[in-house]
Amino acid sequence: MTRASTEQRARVEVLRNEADGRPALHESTVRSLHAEVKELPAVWLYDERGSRLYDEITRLPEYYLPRREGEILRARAAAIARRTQARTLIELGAGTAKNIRLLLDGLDTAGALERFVPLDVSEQTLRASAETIAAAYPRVSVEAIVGDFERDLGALPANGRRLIAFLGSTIGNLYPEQRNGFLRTLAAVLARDDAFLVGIDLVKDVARLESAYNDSRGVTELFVRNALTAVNRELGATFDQERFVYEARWDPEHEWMDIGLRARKAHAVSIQHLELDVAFEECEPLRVEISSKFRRERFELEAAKARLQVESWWTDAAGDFAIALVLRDTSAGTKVNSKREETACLQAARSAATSTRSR
Ligand code: AVI
Repeated sequence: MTRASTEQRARVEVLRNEADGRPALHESTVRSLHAEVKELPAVWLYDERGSRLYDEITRLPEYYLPRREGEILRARAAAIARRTQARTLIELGAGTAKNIRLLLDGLDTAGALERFVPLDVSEQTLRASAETIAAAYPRVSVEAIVGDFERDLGALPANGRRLIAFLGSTIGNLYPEQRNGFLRTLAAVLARDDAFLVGIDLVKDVARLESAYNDSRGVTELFVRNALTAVNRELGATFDQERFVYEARWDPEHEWMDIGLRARKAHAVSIQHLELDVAFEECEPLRVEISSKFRRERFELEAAKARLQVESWWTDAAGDFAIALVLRDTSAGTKVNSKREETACLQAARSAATSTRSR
């Protein structure tokens, strides 16, 4: 369904509304609760309250990600504008994130920017942030899209040089196979003159990673528990907060933060609208999201597999976070690519071995 409204300063196109996405969400909730590690799809985190709590997380002292990303963007926005000469800036998973304004400032100052296209699943949040941006950048036409970045890349406007930004390390919330699918689709829609700019949180000291997701004020715990509240409200479920403890821990094998809850005692939860009863054993985990952390070699290898090429890689002074400028890989010939993959693969293995030794 496509609907557009033009009375406001920002134009908003709705590719899929909440009701359109409901059957797929119900289906993936059933699938996730039957997985080996029970899980609730992370979408349940981002209702109105969840989006507000996430906004609060981005201001927490322990949650360094947005500040580090901001530091890089402040230093590099002008160079990114020169390099990309983008006429359209697209932001995937736009939400209420503030860092996009640093890019908008850089591109707007450079003078080529005509259009800003934020894309997000949450219509309410998107409308509010699109209006704010439209008021702050009167020379730029704001054309927001309510949609899903995993399914709607093909619907992005396509005339003129585009810069597609995916900030905040949201890419880390995708499982490796989902990331691969996303990057491949992106490579297919990226034109020769387009560029992709992605914010990536890096592997670092475990204590710092764990404290970023176990903040002293307990905001992250409220954010994660809100998924249970949302499922109770929307699906008539009987999750009891008291029966679960919050847990966010580093998984060294997968190099991701494993974020969710753990049942205190064996018990069952019924989910009326899905006609489902879910039995939890004592101590059984219920994952709500993963947050992968990256090494440069691994990210370059993943990009190469999707026929994308990392042109620039910038980090903050402390080396906590990176921003990668990624282009479509136009080099021909599988021989060259397989050589590059092998090199990156060996480098990844070497650096993993070095970091294990130095732990
Ligand atoms: C949105 N995303 C990048 C956040 C992250 O760090 O993975 C979500 C989050 N979950 C808990 N704190 C923040």
